[in-house]
Amino acid sequence: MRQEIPVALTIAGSDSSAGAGAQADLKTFSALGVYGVTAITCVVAEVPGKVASIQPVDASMLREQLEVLFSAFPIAAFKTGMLYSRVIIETVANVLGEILARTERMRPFVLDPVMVATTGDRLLQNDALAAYERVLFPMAALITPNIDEAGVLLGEPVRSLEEMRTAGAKLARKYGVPILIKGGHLREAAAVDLLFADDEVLELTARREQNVTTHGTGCTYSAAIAAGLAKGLPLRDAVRAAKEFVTRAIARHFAWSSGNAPLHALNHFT
Ligand code: PXL
Repeated sequence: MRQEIPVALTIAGSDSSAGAGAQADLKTFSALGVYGVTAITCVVAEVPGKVASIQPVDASMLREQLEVLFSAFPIAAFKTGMLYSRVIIETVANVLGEILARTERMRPFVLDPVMVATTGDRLLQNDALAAYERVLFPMAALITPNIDEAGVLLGEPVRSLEEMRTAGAKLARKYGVPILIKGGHLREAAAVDLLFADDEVLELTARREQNVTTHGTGCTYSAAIAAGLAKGLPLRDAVRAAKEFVTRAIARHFAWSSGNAPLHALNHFT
């Protein structure tokens, strides 16, 4: 039997523990009925709670992955995750610019501005931020900062739902791109996110799950949005469905007893 399903691409790092990065993205795409393909930007040796080392791939290898994928697959939407360096960001922007200029198709792009892992390890080099803003942000259909990333982008801290409202509006104006600002890092009873798009604000609320050590929620969320867009959903519907997906993945998390610390992972099975 011949089957065609939408194709989505993630341009992201490889997380050896498969909780975040390209592995989380692929699991999310599969769960949501989208065929996922990957362009790997870095290999990260890590497990939840510990990033042991990061090795970026060569710019030429990254370019090759993007070129072969776009030449063979009808990529309907794509996302970026951990890009790590200025060279990687510029390579992604250059190659996407060339590819999108040669093709007519609309391909929504969800940009997750990954800066720091849940462990606190830096996943973006200091000199890379300016390149992000200059060459990649203008190409995005949606940028999805958490409150810490929003604080870095704005140059002022974001510490409450009220500050999220101001920050989101400022970021949407500053970049001219829809912004999903994610409040999961506020330690409130509810996990509230705000979508700023077309001069409107959509508030998305979920109950906060207690006692889960999460890893890869941002990756999963942005991948789920990209999956929705690949299926043809409008932005607001894609974000709503993605919020439900990531909330369920956290609530139904897996847990193993391993040493003295609990080992948790998001559940991407729906
Ligand atoms: O959650 C951010 C993230 C993104 N991408 C990769 C990661 C991580 C966190 O550890 O490893 C590859």
